Amino acid sequence: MSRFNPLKADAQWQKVWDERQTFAAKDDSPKPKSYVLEMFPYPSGRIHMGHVRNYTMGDVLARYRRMKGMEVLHPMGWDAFGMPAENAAMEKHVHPGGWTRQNIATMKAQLKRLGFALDWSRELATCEPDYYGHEQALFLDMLAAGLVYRKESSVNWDPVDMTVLANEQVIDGRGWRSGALVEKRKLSQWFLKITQFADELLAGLGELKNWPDKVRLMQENWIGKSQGLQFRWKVSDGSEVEVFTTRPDTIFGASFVAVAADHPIAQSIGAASPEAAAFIEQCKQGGTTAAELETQEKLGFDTGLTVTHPFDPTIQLPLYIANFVLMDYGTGAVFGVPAHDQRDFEFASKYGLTIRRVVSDGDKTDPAFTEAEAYSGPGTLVNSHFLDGMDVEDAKREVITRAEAGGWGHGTTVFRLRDWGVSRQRYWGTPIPIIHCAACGAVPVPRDQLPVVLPEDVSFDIPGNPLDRHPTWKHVACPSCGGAAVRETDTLDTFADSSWYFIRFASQPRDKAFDRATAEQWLPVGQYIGGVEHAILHLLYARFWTRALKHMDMLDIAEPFAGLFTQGMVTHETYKSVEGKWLSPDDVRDGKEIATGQPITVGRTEKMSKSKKNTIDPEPIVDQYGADATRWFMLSDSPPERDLQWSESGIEGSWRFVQRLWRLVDGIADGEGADAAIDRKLAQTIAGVAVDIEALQFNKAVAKLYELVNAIEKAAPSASRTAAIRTLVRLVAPMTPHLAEEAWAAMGESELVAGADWPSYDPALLVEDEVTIAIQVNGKLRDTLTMPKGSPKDAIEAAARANAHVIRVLEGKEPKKVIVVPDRLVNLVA
Ligand code: ANZ
Ligand code: ZN
Repeated sequence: MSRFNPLKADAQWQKVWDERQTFAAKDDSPKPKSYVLEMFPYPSGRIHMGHVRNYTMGDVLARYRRMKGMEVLHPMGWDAFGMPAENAAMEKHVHPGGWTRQNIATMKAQLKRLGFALDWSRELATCEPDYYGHEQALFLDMLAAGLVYRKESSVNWDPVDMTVLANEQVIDGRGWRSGALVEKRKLSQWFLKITQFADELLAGLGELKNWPDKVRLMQENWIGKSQGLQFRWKVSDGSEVEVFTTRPDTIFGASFVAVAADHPIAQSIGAASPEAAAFIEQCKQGGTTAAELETQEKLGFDTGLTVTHPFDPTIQLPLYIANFVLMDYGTGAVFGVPAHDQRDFEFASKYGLTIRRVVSDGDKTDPAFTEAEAYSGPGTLVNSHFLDGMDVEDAKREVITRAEAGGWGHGTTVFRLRDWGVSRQRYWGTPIPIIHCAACGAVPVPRDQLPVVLPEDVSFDIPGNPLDRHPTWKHVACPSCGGAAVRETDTLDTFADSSWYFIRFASQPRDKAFDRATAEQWLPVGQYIGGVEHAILHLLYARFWTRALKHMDMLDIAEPFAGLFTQGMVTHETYKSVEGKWLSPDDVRDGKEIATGQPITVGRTEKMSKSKKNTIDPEPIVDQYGADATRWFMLSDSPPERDLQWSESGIEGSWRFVQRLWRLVDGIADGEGADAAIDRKLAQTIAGVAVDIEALQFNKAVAKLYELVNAIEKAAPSASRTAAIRTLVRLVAPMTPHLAEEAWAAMGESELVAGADWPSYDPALLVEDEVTIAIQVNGKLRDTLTMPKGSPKDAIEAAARANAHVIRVLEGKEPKKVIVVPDRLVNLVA
């Protein structure tokens, strides 16, 4: 009996698939189309276990759908621009392009060794001009359609490194490399008008039934639609201040109005008052994210001005500048209701402002509010004149109606979503195809001059953007007037690259971004699989980009990803040495550090990460166990949405299973006669595995295949058993494709199993039609009945009473009680 030798089989079948272009997707195929996509990797260096798990899942689905007769598009490429390449350039003095392309070569070879059914003919890398040149054209299309604009916006500026920092490079207010205090600087930057589609992007979520609820909710919160009232307060200096509120019902509970530090009112007061200016300066120090504003101490500056209540001119309220009001939300100004808003509550407590109850939950109607925190729930209006007695929702409507009738306000909708700032002061990205001319302004690069290619000869030895200080690259003639002009030296956010790569996979002509008809044949992506860390930005930007193309009448697809699945992580135990240093699993054996012989401590099981050294490199695993065992383990142990704990015993179990499969095939003999139990088990497995794969419940499919293998191993030789082994090979083909090809060929098939049909079965075999029922008299077993499954209780009782043993034991007496447990037993108590 031979062993399955993955070292030989893996390479052999991978070569065959490559040579025959087995997985090349045909645009013009008459078969139904299926687009299976996993989020493309960033070429960081080497494939990690997270990649292996992600791509194995997609691969099983893609291979299964091929066997079901579909034309499957399952492509792969590289999200190849980004900061790590520039960091490598700075640290290792290599070129970002060389570093990236080397990593791609390494990782591609690694992916190939796992035998993924990928259409490599469509491979793309976003860092190549034949990709980003088309992105530049799309940027200009959006510019022409009014979906791109330029505006001043602040960036994080590192004064020592003299460079703009991404938010994640600012750690506790300091530059990650220099450690210098980061400053805010205003720069003119490009924005994509995602807010124009806010409503559509929100409404579209409702149709994405095959997305996880949690992802839809995250997107919904990010878009953040709020309905309310926008209205003006008269200020004592004769001006007006406009506020936005979602709680117009609480208007009689207002005890102050506050504007943001960078609100024009604050700015003009700051110009006249040094104290105000100092306060405004102080506000700029703190963070600006919503989360930071939520937690930091609420501070205000009393301007000395007052505002007049719109419903009661006798009420005058103080006007503050406050650090918790954001300039870029609503109108940048609020009215504060301390009894019913927690921020306002904290603010009022600090500055001794009135806290007045206007919404009652229950019978609390006293205007004095003495609770420990604000009440923001539902209730009935109190202390509010004409609103008294209304519920919150009615009161909101009433105030909006009166504001609109009085001409001092209007109902409105506000979104938390901001336009997408795409300018990055970086080298390793898509150059923004714009030329700045002193006379003509920002001029688009003419189409026939695309792509604007990154210069290769750049250095990273001094800080700053290499494009900006390149001696020649940016100096060009203005396309409009011919005068001296300079290129835009900012590049696009790399999220732009990943916002349309799935379209380019579907269609990649040379002369344009995609061919509409071809792309529409494949899109939307039927099943998208990736990490939940992309649940917000990547998915939102890709959805926006797709909507923008539809808006420009370039592609008639509303939602890019019909199905989404977010897989769990691959985890491993963590280890520490006696000195408290992290140890890699390779440094540890039998609870000891190999190098020192000292005992180690086993820490928590966590996501594999370089910092905790608890990673397992897939390559040696594939060397040792082969691709199929590695794939099988990735699928077997946990539900795919949960974390998978890597273990030595797990991969060894998978290896043994692969060998068991092989032994069945190897020992296949022409048996004779039928075996009804095997026939039934096989039919159930074919049906069940299909359902599980469609539902991406790979671990369940694996469990069913284990059961089938157990049953076949136990069964005596028969024609049924032989047929079951042949069918088993097709059933495991999506998971263990190398073994399946090897077995298929060994069984005399001349075509590839990758192209074989998914097995069919007789649905009649799925019904377990007969059951054995125990007959007891006074709890003692007397005989059994064989009856149709699900027989009614009275039929079971009647059959039991008619049983010869029962008649004899009862001796003509009527039983006192008859207990029937359907499909299980009947007990006659005499
Ligand atoms: C009065 C009020 C009373 C409010 C009350 C809330 C509770 P969402 O739901 O997130 O849209 N607000 C408005 N603009 C703001 C800004 N630029 N910076 C900080 N806060 C701002 O929140 C809307 C509420 O947040 C608005 O309703 C406003 O406070 C505040 F019992 O107005 B409210
Ligand atoms: Zn010009």
